[in-house]
Amino acid sequence: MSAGKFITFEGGEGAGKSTQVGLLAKNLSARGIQVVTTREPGGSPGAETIRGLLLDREADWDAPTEALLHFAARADHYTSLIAPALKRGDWVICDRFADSTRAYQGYGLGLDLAAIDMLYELTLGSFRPDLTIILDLPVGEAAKRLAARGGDADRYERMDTEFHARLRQGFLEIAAAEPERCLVLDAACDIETMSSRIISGLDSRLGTTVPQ
Ligand code: T5A
Repeated sequence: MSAGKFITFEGGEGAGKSTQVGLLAKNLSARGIQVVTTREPGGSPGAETIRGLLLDREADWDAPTEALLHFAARADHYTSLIAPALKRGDWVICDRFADSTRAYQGYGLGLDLAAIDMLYELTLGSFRPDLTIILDLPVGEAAKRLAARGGDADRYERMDTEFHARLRQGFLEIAAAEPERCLVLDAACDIETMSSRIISGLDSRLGTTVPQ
């Protein structure tokens, strides 16, 4: 149904997703492509309200409730922002999407993956990203980046090394199951190198080229 392209960035905490979403948007805009950048949880007014519930430092949701909240936010985000933008022919670049629920609530917190699949089917049906870029970073490296950034650690940033190792494994298994959709890139490099790798990976996967 979509005329535009839907590109998602995934990976663990501090892998550099937000940084690279901005750089890719700049690159595509310079090619004359209409780009919308967005994020999850959030991205639409209703979903941003739910983001506040999810990231509230006082909240202690169990895994099923978290998954339900993420998919409720995602359903609103999809209906009110993603689908209309794709219909207009825009390219939508999203900082995290449904693979994060599979990785965090599924692999990380142990929620049944079949239950997550059911929620996906209920809210998004057969809709899938055209390309998912997974930034893969060793757990220790991500922790160093977050420490250098400073600020208060959120709930998942405070989780133990085993949790982060399960997340990383989860993202790699998602990519192995859907290799046509997912592109795993080693994120242990500087910001500019990462950006060039993403752009050449995207061009080769989507058949786009940089105009001369
Ligand atoms: N969540 C989300 C779920 O549990 N289930 C779900 O379904 C969804 C959608 C969202 C939280 O919600 C969870 C996952 C998250 O815990 P958030 O604040 O949006 O919370 O968190 P993140 O998406 O993890 O965002 P972060 O900002 O923590 O990580 P990013 O976006 O990967 O990293 P970025 O770009 O902000 O960079 C982090 C730091 O590293 C530096 C940056 O300058 C920055 O200081 N950096 C680099 N340093 C060295 N080399 C590079 N190549 C670098 N790239 C960036």
